[in-house]
Amino acid sequence: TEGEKVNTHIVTLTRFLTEEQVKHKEATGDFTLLCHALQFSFKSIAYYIRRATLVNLTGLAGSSNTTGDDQKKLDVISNDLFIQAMRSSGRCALLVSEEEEDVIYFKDSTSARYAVACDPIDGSSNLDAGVSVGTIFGIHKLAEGSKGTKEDILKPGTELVAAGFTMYGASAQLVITMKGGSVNGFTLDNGLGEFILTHPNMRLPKSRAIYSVNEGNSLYWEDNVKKYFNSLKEAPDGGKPYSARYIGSMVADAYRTLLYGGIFAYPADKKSPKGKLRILYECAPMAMVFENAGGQAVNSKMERMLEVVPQHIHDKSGIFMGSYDEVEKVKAFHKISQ
Ligand code: AHM
Ligand code: MG
Repeated sequence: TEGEKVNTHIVTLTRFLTEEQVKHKEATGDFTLLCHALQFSFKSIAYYIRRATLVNLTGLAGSSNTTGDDQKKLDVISNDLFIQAMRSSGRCALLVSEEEEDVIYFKDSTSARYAVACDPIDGSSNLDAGVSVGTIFGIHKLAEGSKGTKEDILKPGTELVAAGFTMYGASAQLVITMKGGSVNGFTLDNGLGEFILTHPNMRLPKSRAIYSVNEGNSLYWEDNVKKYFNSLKEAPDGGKPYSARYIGSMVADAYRTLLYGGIFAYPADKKSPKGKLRILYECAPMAMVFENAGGQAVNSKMERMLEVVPQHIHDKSGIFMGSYDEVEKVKAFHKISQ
């Protein structure tokens, strides 16, 4: 019968979070509530992105963000949605957003014990073309007794309690991981308005011949970076060279790499000696996801990305992340030429 074809054994993100909470006897429910607020902001951003062309939300908003980039209307909307969701959760003491120069403190949330870093729309240069973009987030816990200060967020990724991202593509895909846990992927069912667990316990393939980097920057690359990427294009012993795949949205390139394997990189170079991507809300959350899925992430000095401590909230870093063996290759090239 028709009924037999319908999968009734559905794990929603809401159910998943409740079950996670039950597993932790000491849990107060605060983290779960914070995640519900995150979930709501992802759903809203997904909704507005889908409607963007119809309701004239594409194009520039006429203001600039801290880094001088032109802000898109959707950047502004998504940032506001995210801030309001965090504020109204009552569980977030402070927020760092790519779109805000300073830390936002939610003074009314007096019992809040979490600090959140986010990039509300990452890859926004792709927005108007309808190419996938995403939201990246990292969650830290306040130090014992702290009411919420900058120090509560200027911490290495090893201290993150949870991190992940949502990609707004053909469907919205949410990937989340908790400290010491596995990586789980959810797909937004627009009809139900729920994120459904579709990719439990995601594991990166150990290796894969795909590289993802903006090769237009190769003029500025350090020699070892050049040699490494050139080596991927050689085909020793009659083998095949690597395939190139670069979307230009970190979330989309990372999601593909998570599923198919390979390497994603945005190296520091002579033009941008500190790299382009931001530690708090781009590099560290992604590094946590990749490590918990069996991959690796390192900076341009080949240090473990999760151990990098930012000095300022918008600090940048070079990054190489991907399949375990692919990152091992990057490291080997850096050893050879040192
Ligand atoms: P954004 O936060 O301003 O969108 O910039 C971050 C994006 C990443 O999503 C992507 O990996 C990278 O910038 C692409 O940069 P480029 O256009 O230099 O290749
Ligand atoms: Mg970004």
